[in-house]
Amino acid sequence: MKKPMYVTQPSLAPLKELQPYLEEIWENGVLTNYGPLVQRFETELAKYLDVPHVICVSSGTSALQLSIRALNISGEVITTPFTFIATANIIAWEHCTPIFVDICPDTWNIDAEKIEASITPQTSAIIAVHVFSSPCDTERITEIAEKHKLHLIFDAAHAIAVNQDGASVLKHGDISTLSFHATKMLNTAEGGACITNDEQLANNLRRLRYFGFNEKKEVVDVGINAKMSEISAAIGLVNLKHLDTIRSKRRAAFEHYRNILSNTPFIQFQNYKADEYNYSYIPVLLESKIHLDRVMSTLEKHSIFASRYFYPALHTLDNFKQNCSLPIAESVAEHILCLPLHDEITENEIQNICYLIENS
Ligand code: T4K
Repeated sequence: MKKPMYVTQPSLAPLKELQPYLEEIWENGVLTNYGPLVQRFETELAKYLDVPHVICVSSGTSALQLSIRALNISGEVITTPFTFIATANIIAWEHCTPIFVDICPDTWNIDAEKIEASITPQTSAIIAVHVFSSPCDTERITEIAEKHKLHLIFDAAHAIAVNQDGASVLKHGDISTLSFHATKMLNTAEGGACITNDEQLANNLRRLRYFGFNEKKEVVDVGINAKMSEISAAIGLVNLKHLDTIRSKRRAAFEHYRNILSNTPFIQFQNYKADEYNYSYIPVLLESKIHLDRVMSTLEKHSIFASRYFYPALHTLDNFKQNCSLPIAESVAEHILCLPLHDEITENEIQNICYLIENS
């Protein structure tokens, strides 16, 4: 039987490159608790991303959780309904209420011009997402956050190695969060990070991820265990060396798809700027639900499994039901499909997938 093909597969450095790091761990006997490899990974990431403070944690979700805690966010949090469930779940998990604002029809990011209408006296923060790595309107969102004295977090789970106007997109907001989950372009198996320009906030995040301990191991905060392990950091260090190559390979694969599908009448692409995108996903919008069902079922017959990221729109879930209509998010979520994309996908495989799509 043909090997199934999924929406992605992990980007992994050659195994032999990991070996010396594992030997170092075995020799030191340090497996966790902010060990030398996590420290090295943070330093190398900060250099690679050109950002001042990187705080590595156990997942993209815990990066969001610690950010909410570090900023003392409470009450209502404005966010997008077109994102992975983790973004909204962690708002609710932290006893806040997500308030969903509709998205732009072309970028699929939160529509900055609709944010102010949802601000109430209870609003304390905005959590915007750079969906599929395409940057939000960071300038306008920052302006709104400053005007209304709101905290601002950018969920940048998809947006490693993305610049906006020549600088890392992670420099925006009080905090930007990354995910290093197995499916992300830079992975540590499980992992994430908080990025901030503010040293005090960085120290606060460091304490919160480690039970509230300060450097002298005195408990000075109510913290949690959200530490990254040394093994995860080792995977991150070797994978980071290949990140630029991985990005180039994914860009080539993305462009191959795009060249073939650009004249397919029932397919639309996300609006992105070529140099402000990391090509970690290839999301396409199908013209109708009928097209979507046909394409998915044709692909599945050939053991190809595309993903409906992000369906359903989160405001329609029972947990969050807010009695509001957000028609753009509902329509995009209903018609979206992320096609298989990873660094080892071949041109032949892409041609085959496109042929199946066009003939569904
Ligand atoms: N914010 C945003 C905007 C996010 O997108 C995410 C996560 C987060 C926050 C939270 O970050 P984390 O706490 O997860 O670090 C996946 C990922 O689990 C999730 O990390 C990601 N976003 C989301 C967009 O996608 P699933 O449920 O689709 O993943 P899964 O496990 O079905 O994997 C997809 C395919 O990848 C599989 O069919 C096969 C392949 N795969 C997966 C894993 C785990 C592998 O080949 N090897 C593997 O080890 O959510």
